[in-house]
Amino acid sequence: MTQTILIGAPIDSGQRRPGCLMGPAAYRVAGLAQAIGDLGHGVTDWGDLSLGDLPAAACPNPAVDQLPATLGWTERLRETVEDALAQGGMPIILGGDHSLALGSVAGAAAHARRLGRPLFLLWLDAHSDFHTPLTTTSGNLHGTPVAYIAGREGFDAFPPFPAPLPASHICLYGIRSVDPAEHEALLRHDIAINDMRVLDEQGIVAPLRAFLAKVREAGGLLHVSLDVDFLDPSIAPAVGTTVPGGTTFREAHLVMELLHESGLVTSLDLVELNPFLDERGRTARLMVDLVGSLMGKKVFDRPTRSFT
Ligand code: HAR
Ligand code: MN
Ligand code: MN
Ligand code: MN
Repeated sequence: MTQTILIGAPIDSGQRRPGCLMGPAAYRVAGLAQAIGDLGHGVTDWGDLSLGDLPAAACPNPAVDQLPATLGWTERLRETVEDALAQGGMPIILGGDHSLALGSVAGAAAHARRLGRPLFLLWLDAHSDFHTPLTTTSGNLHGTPVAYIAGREGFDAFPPFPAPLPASHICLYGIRSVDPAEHEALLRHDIAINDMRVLDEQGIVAPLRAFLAKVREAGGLLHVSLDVDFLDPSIAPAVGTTVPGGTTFREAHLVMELLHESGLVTSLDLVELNPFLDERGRTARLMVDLVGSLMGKKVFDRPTRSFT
């Protein structure tokens, strides 16, 4: 039994299309708490976080949008996620756009550092989100968290990331949209890049098992960041940045089932859901079902196999 803690993060300052701030409400309407509770886990809902006074902030790149709000949210998420983990809970952050991961992963990293254990990151996304505030051309800061987490330069306005993750602790999964500046930077880092080409060729299981084996051997904590656009737009239309060629319904569930089987996941982001773009709640419901699989829902209860 896991004690889950739901943390509403109604954030849409990391990009320019309004609507992501309705995400936490949509997850609650779609029955997230009940789906987790029905599997025998504890669920506490901490409600929606809010922003205090915005910090003053400046960035040499004039394209950067809504830096003060993003900084404010980063701070809020970092302290709240660290708190939830320190209480022994498994935080599930209901976004909100992906800029929330600047704070949620910082909170997980601060907690891991306090435990003296390494943190690993599984990034389930169509995008690599490896821009820095200096390289982004869109100025949308939801495209930057992985760079912050990996300790890249260019985040002077932000608090230093607590114990940046070595490249070998980061696994990008489902990638199919990478900007030139991100591409160039990724070539200089040894991050596992499981783009859709790799998953087409090797299947969805082998690369994930290899990463999970690494986490297990290192005795690591594992943060999973699930972007709606990891899924193919035909099954998950409620996202502002759809990219064709995403994971299928069964592939996504299988990823979640393997994660459950591993027993390694210690915190989770649900990001980029824009309920205003949804079709009768189907994307929100799919995301809730995926969390169900991650928390142990199965069709048939086979004795647990070892995951290696
Ligand atoms: N790389 C593009 C940019 O920086 C698109 C980033 C889109 N990011 C998300 N999250 N939707 O993955 O603008
Ligand atoms: Mn906005
Ligand atoms: Mn993303
Ligand atoms: Mn994305």
